[in-house]
Amino acid sequence: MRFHILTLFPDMVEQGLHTSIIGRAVEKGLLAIEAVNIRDYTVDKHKKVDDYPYGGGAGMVMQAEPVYQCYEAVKKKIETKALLSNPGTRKNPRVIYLSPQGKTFNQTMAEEFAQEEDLVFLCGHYEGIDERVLNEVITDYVSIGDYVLTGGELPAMIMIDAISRLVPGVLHNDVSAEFESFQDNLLEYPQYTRPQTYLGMSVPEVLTSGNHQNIDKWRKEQSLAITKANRPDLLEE
Ligand code: 6GU
Repeated sequence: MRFHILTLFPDMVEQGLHTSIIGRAVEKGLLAIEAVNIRDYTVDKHKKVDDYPYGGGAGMVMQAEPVYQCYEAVKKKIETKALLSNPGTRKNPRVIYLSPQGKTFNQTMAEEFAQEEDLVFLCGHYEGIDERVLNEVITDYVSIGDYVLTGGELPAMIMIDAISRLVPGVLHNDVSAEFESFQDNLLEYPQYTRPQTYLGMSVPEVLTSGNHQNIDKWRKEQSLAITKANRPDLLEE
């Protein structure tokens, strides 16, 4: 799977995604993460990427042209790769715009995006991006929750993390992606490791009993109780 991130802050994205599990998956060749600097596609000699909003108001708006040129360059690169690996297939990649106005990201969307060969993320800054280039290139508008951030980079990184761990081979233990939070719309049960007593608190006896039927039953009950207490909305779905 290949991620292409169009951003004014490529270092932020590259640094954040080349560590830990995602970084290892890149080293193994399971994922490719390429941050592309929108500023490299300005035609303006001062490399200006933003301007005042028509109609007035606070802040600056990212101009359409550098974003469009950046997108065209990335699309060409994707097409060249696709023609080499499977000639005859020609489909535009999905292009995700990160914005609080989008649909809220969830596990089902992560599973759907994980089926793609290439994904393009467009990260906005300031007061957003000229609507005309969004109309032209964007296939999916996605938000990560009901709060406002300064830019789309962190949301893109969050989405890439959630999507990547569903790519076969990225997690060591390929069953662990299945038996976890949000499977069956339930939150995860609590986990314990050694020592058996810590700060006077013992590990629940059932977990050291060796009876796997009882352990499964206990975990299921815990999942239900935690979901009921913290996220009753998940049970209603
Ligand atoms: Cl995707 N972008 C920004 N700027 N703020 C957000 C967001 C995205 N999702 C929640 N808040």
